[in-house]
Amino acid sequence: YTFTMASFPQHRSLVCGFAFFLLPLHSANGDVSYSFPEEMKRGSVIGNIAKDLGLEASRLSARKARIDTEGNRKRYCDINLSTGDLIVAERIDREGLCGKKASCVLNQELVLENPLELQRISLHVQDINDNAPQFKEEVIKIEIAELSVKGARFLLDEARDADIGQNTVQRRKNAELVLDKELDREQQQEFKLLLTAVDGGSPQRSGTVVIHVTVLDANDNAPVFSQAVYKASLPENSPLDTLVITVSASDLDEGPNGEVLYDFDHVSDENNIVFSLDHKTGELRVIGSLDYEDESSYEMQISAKDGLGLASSSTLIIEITDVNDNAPVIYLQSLTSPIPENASPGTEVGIINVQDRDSENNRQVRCYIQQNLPFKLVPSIKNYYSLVTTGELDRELVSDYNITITATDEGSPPLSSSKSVQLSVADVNDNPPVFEEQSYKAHVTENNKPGASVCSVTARDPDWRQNGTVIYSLLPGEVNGVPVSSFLSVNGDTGVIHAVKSFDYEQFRSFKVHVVARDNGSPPLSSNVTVSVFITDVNDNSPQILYPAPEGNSFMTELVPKAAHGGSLVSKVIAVDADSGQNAWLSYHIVKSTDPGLFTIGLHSGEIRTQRDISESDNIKQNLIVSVKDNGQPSLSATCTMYLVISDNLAEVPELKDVSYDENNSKLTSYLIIALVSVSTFFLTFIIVILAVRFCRRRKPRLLFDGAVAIPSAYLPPNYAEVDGAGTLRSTYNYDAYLTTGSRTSDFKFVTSFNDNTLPADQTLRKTPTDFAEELDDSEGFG
Ligand SMILES: *[C@@H]1O[C@H](CO)[C@@H](O)[C@H](O)[C@H]1NC(C)=O
Ligand SMILES: *[C@@H]1O[C@H](CO)[C@@H](O)[C@H](O)[C@H]1NC(C)=O
Ligand SMILES: *[C@@H]1O[C@H](CO)[C@@H](O)[C@H](O)[C@H]1NC(C)=O
Ligand SMILES: CC(=O)N[C@H]1CO[C@H](CO)[C@@H](O)[C@@H]1O
Repeated sequence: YTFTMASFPQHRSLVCGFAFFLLPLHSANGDVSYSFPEEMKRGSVIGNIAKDLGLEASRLSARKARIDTEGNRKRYCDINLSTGDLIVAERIDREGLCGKKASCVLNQELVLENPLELQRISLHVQDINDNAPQFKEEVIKIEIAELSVKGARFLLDEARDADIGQNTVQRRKNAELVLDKELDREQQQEFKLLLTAVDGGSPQRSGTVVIHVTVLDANDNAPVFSQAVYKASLPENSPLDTLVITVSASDLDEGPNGEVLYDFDHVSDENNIVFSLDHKTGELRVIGSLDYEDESSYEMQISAKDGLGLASSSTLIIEITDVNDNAPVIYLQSLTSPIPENASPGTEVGIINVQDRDSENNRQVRCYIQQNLPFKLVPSIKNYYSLVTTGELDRELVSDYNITITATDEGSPPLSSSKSVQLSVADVNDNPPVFEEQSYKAHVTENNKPGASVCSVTARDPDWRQNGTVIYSLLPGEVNGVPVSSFLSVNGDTGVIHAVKSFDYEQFRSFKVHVVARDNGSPPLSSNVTVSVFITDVNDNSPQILYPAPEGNSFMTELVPKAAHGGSLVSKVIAVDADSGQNAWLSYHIVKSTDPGLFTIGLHSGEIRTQRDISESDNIKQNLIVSVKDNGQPSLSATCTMYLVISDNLAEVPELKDVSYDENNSKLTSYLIIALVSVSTFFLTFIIVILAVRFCRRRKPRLLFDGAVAIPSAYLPPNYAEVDGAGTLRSTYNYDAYLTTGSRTSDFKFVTSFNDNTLPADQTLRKTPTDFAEELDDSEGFG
């Protein structure tokens, strides 16, 4: 029958049951037989053979009883001659004598002499349980494949027991190991069982053996990943060969069955291979460039396969973390350039968009422009900014702006970028032309050539192109009733002013015109400036002698009293010069005289005085040739002849005729002289009266001319006051002469009509322009 193993904890003993057979003691007929267990001690009494044979024990010796064996067999028993007991003589090992025979009989013979008698003795040796069951080997090694089915049997070596019958191993001798439950090598790869064999003897004996069961591997396990999902995170731009993660799958199988190879499940796009998976170690490494902005996470299926192709898979999720590797990018979405300079503050001139491909803080961008510009960035929706003006623009100050927009993200370290925006300011005609000077003065020498340039005016207009193009023109006006355009013309482009005609100082000395500078803008802006033209005198007029009258026109004779003392005023040459200043500053010289020592002439006064007392011996008729010169360069001169008669009255001049005859005179001239002298005398008297009145009124005379002759201003005619005050210029010759003559007590007056240009004797004609300006300011009314 079968014994089964239920469950086998290691070293659990296997117990086998035995039954023990007892052999019945029997005796053969005629012979004496004994049955006894084996292995009795020597000397042990088997039985009393004497008694059993009916012999007298005392006679045994005498009869020489002895035990013999058949043949050469061993003698196992002996007889005690004194007692007649059959005793054990030799060890009796049933197993050694009979082996597995069921009955073990030793035949012995009892030999008696006197008479010879032979008695057969059968010794039935009974088995005792002196042998334990025994296995052939100490360890039974069994290999069982783990995939063996339940109920599989495995024969075990039998246990042997030398004993027989009940004393040997009972029941079935061959034990079988039956697989009661499937084996799993991976759970337990070997078992040690203790098999015990027991015999049926009493006491029982047993033998044991160790059954060493080795479970043989089968590829019954797929590799198993340690995680269902692997997650790793990795900064972008990680260098090549960076270890990302190591996956591992374990396969419980052994050998090739347990060798795991890793791989990606799907072949990825070759262009996009970023990771490599080491087939053996499961190390995932970077082999491509990682860009968060391109791909922020990777998800891959990976598999693990063992040698025989069992596989399992897992998911690998790799999150790429952002690194601030993208600088903000500034896009100029629109720009209004040029922008008119009159754009009001707050005008939007451009729109800027800033983008940063990074994420989170790395994409938070601050945007600004440089200081000190009349612009600012106003954040608008999202990443948009408006560039607006913050103040007035002035193209004439700054015509182009170079605006640098800088964007900085908040990464660490922050990245920034900048962009330059060129913004130009368009012109608006907001500046009128401005003359370089407040007013212009031109000095023109009279008798200029028509068309000669007089001066030039310049006006600047900082505006652009036509808005800054200046065109000059004369403002219509009149000078003494004549349109200014007939005096001057202005070059519209250059501002050079030309004389249209030749000027005559003696006609007018200055005038003003207004020049307009106008730009070409629309509408145009303009400004005007005053140009004062001063005509400077040229010595183009020779002195004109008023008295004595030019020769030929009349014949005049001065009377010189006979009693005249030295220094007496006898006459005066009166001359004028239409020029002014030095050109009109006259000097008088006697170039020829009848008696050179008798008369002198005042250098500047023209007064003719006696140099010594008149004596009787002096010639009655004295002729003086006087030259009048002005002080111009070159100087012009005129001459006249003064006829003097030393006499107390005309009647006493018998040779008056002669005098005149001398000089080609006539009777008519004599009369004229007489008439003139009479008039002169009368006039002198009149002056004296006037003087007397004046002195009575105790008015101090104002000196108009500090030369030789001073004239009280009260004597000036009304038109002088006009010149002095209102300043109206007369268009006629601007001079007058007032004179007295013929009396030594009279004062001679000689002035020019100009209260100004008549110079003190010790001064030169040089005048500064400001002096002229003052004069002009005084004398308005030029139109
Ligand atoms: C504008 O400014 C930037 C930075 O200051 C400079 O590089 C660039 O040359 C400038 N451009 C002009 C036209 O001035
Ligand atoms: C001149 O100014 C006007 C506005 O006053 C403007 O429209 C025009 O474009 C300007 N011309 C130039 C050449 O800048
Ligand atoms: C000349 O300029 C003055 C102020 O500069 C101005 O008042 C006047 O109207 C201008 N005249 C003309 C004709 O433009
Ligand atoms: C030879 C031998 O064993 N003799 C024995 C016989 O029996 C008597 C009595 O039991 C013994 O005394 C002897 O020694």
